[in-house]
Amino acid sequence: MTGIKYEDFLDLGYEPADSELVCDFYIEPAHDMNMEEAASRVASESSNGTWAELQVDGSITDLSATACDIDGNHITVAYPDALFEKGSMPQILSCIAGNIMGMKAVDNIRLLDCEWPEAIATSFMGPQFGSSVRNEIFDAGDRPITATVPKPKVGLSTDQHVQVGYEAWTGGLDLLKDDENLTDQDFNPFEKRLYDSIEARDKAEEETGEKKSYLINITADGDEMLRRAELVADEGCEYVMVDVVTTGWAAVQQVRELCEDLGLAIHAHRAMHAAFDRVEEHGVSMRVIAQICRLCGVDQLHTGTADLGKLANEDTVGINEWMYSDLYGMNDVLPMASGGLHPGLVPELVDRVGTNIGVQAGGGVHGHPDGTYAGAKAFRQAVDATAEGIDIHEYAADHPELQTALDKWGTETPR
Ligand code: CAP
Ligand code: MG
Repeated sequence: MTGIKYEDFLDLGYEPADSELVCDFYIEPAHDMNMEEAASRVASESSNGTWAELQVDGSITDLSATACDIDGNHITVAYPDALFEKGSMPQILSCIAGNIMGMKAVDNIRLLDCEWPEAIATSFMGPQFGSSVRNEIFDAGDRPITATVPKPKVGLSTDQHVQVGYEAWTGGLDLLKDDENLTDQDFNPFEKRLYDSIEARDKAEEETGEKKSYLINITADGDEMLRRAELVADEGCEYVMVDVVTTGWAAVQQVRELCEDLGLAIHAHRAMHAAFDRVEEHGVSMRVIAQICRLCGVDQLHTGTADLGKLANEDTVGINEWMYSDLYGMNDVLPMASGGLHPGLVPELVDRVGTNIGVQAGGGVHGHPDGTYAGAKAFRQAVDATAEGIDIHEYAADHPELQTALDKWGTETPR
């Protein structure tokens, strides 16, 4: 038997093995702790230690994590892959973002970044399409795909919702998107919304000659999401939308498995992410949430507007770069820029994050002085001009809907 105690989880000379999951944390030790003591406690509590010294047989320590680097308030912890259930995001997060988030040994702790070893990363399905949706579902060339959300975000009747969608699609937008809190309410029931929206979508495709699609929000309990996804596929729609944080990662993985059979792309809304990632000193970074989403297999994910929009964002550019990066051949994820966008912000947005993105505007389309159809035209005009390298003010000279939007909002960032 051997005794294991906190100090056994610290080895600053240790070099992580390629097979290990390596996590970077920011920590603020409790007042009576130094960094070494706090780091060893983080490694212990997130793997297989506890506060009391334990007498265990030797092999147990093979599952112990090692705090192997301390740099200021940053620590690196290496986790043996045998600690984890391959393919189970809940179990992995119960280790690396579980009890340690509340332990008294640290006043604050934030999981900043993970380096995923091949055996763990490839045990997940990853995205079915990723950014190829831009040209596999749409024929967007090298412009961003465009989306809008009917506003007010909830309360429209199904008929009103569908009419807004028809005007947005015929005004030139690629995607109609449900808002994050629109699911199956009495004023706009899921199934009627699905059937009527797809009917309007088909009409809009005929009229415009352009491919159109619908991000219908299937968010619900796991079984109901699977049922709704089947209905969506039966209607010939290409996507489902899921509020991935509020539904939970296990449910997202279940939906992803079914979407493989149904050939459906997954649009991930991240509502509630800011409960973890907004306070810079504590929680789980959006970078890690994006990594979780890619492994679980979403195709599109909201990652912010590089601080151009109405919501606090962190490192949109860096997160997007990671989502495009090679991960053992796994498909990438298309970033969706959304939140307070309008036509006047499109050039600066593209300047910051490029065109391999989706762009969404709700208020920035339906708040247009001439209504949704004109607002959709204006948003698409701003995207087309920017993708063609034309100044939008010049482009607006013979695109009145864009001119009206620029007259109303200029290039201001709403709050
Ligand atoms: C945007 C939005 C999206 C946010 C989510 C909203 O509407 O529909 O949910 O973009 O934030 O409800 O605010 P507007 P993020 O276009 O009218 O702002 O994309 O940062 O996850
Ligand atoms: Mg919304």
